[in-house]
Amino acid sequence: MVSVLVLGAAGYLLVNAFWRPEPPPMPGNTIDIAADMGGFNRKVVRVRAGEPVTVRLTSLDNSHHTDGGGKHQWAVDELGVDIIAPPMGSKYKTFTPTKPGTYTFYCDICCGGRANPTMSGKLIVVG
Ligand SMILES: [Cu+2]
Repeated sequence: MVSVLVLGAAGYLLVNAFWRPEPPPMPGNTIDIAADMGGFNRKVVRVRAGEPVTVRLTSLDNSHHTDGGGKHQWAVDELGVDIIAPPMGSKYKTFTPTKPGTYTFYCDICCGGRANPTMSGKLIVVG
């Protein structure tokens, strides 16, 4: 019983640590994505064609990182989306994808850039 409680508390702390700084809630259709030196916390993002969506990128790294200075990027070339989050901060962009398909999002700032498979993922636009 005690061990279950301890495990539960540890899990809670872990989740909390990962999400710090937690961005405030936003109105509308918002997708939160966090990035650190290990990559994105989401590898697949699904959105609907013709509907505005806000992607908010949060960098969990601080400015002491030599590689990229704690900044991370979420870019999709075909959609003209290029979000760069500051160290330990968030940045967002609202856009409306019009063409269904599978696109690649990536960060080209750290860790070998877009050649690094952990710093990219798939944006799936469903019609
Ligand atoms: Cu990055």
